[in-house]
Amino acid sequence: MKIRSAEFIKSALHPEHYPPADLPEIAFAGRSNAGKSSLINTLLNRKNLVKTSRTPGKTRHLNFFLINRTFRFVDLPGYGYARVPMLLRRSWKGWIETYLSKRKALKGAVLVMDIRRVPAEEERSLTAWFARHGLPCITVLTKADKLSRSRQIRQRFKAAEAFAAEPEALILFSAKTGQGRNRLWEAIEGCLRRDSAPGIPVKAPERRDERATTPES
Ligand SMILES: Nc1nc2c(ncn2[C@@H]2O[C@H](COP(=O)(O)OP(=O)(O)O)[C@@H](O)[C@H]2O)c(=O)[nH]1
Ligand SMILES: [Mg+2]
Repeated sequence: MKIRSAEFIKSALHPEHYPPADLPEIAFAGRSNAGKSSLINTLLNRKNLVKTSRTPGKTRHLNFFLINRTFRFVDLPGYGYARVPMLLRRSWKGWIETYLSKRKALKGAVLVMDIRRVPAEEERSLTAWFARHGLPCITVLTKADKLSRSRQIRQRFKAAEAFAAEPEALILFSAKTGQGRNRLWEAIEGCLRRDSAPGIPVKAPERRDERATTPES
């Protein structure tokens, strides 16, 4: 993918404040501090278009970015950060669920995980939900540079087991070295074209307007 332009459009929580659903969108989900912002910046060849932070849990809104004036990236608020008060966590989760279940422009999701973690219930239920709703989900294990090549492969195998997926379906990525960047772009382009379901294979695709339920916790 050649990046001709990438610009921040707006932050929103409530669907009324989303941009019009006139362009295909790819959503990025992951725990706070997983490396989501860095991954998006790497994809877009930008240093700091998406703010990265050493203090997790800072992104509280859905952030919309326009790429090449033809599609959008949507950076979802990071979940699972313990220092966020329970009440706030609940409402964030609600906004993420609203977006994922209602947004017609949504073509696929990228689930970003720190390669050193084992997938938790949050990640497993999210990928299961995507599969049930026929939404392609690309799972990325980032910060791969933190591990040796052999430990990367071992971690990928473990994560694949937890997701009941093929290890090769999980993309090894590093914002530091650019590892996996081309592969991830190919998978995203597949979602944008909707001619294939990259990442974790999805079961019988359902019609988009039937996606009325929300992800489980
Ligand atoms: N070594 C290494 N550090 C990373 C990588 N991606 C993110 N980080 C670091 O991890 C921290 C959290 O990154 P950020 O992108 O803000 O995570 P987010 O909360 O998921 O958006 C920052 O200190 C980043 O510099 C990576 O691929 N390799
Ligand atoms: Mg972030």
